[in-house]
Amino acid sequence: MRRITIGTLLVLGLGLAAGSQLFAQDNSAVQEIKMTAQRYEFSPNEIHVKQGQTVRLVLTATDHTHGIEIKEFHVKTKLPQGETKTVEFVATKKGMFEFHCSEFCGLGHRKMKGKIIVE
Ligand SMILES: [Cu+2]
Repeated sequence: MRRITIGTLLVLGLGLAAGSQLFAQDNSAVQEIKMTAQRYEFSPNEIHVKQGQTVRLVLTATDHTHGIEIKEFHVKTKLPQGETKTVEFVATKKGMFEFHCSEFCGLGHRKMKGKIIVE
């Protein structure tokens, strides 16, 4: 009886350990999103991430120099045409946050924006 109990506890313990490890891995995993910037849009222009997650945006401006600014997460990077730039931030707050082009790129510049939805 005692052996069964210990065995059961061990199995339970291992199960819990495996479960919490999976959970930890999920939480700490970097979510990488490839994006392009061109007059006058980001693609994709809507990003969904989980709260607490590290988000890595891999951005390429294809037609002109652009930039990306996400005020909420203190991101601001120039995106020279043809270069791939990486920005990383932790999505600390839930909600919908705007990002936009931070380098003047022409008449539609002010419309060049998108949303990050942190769930
Ligand atoms: Cu632009």
